[in-house]
Amino acid sequence: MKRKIYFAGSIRGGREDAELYRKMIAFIQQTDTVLTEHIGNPVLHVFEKDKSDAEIYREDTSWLKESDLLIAECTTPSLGVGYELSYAERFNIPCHILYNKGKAHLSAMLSGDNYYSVHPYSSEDEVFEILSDILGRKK
Ligand code: 6K6
Repeated sequence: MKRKIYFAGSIRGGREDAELYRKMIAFIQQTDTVLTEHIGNPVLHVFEKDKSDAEIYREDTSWLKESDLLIAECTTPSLGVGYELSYAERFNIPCHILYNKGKAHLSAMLSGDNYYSVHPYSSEDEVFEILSDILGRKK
């Protein structure tokens, strides 16, 4: 059976890395189900109007609770992603954090919490190698 992956990435924190999110989601979808495919949508702002913040919160926390794994791309800092990581820890959902070490300095509240598996990377190619390892794919 396919695993349910909650992919977390910045929305209101800034969409600079949206194209990378899209590629990561497509890569994960080769073998697993991504509950949050919209994170990689380049025109997300078009849909933003359709749901209230309370609906978004209810839907996302319910997906998070049913997920097998959380994968967060944290190069662009996002309050929502930080919240989701803490929420996932509360429900014992395994969490992997990726960030570009040349562009970002990860918050000590994440790098200092050994609950999280943290994966700094320096090139886009590395991102997909890290994802392969996380997902246990053969190389
Ligand atoms: C509807 C359809 C597409 O987008 C929307 C509206 N916005 C959101 N929809 C779903 N999840 C959201 C939305 N805004 C934030 N989130 C959740 O918080 C996502 O799961 C992201 O991982 C995280 C981003 O938080 P911010 O603080 O950067 O917005």
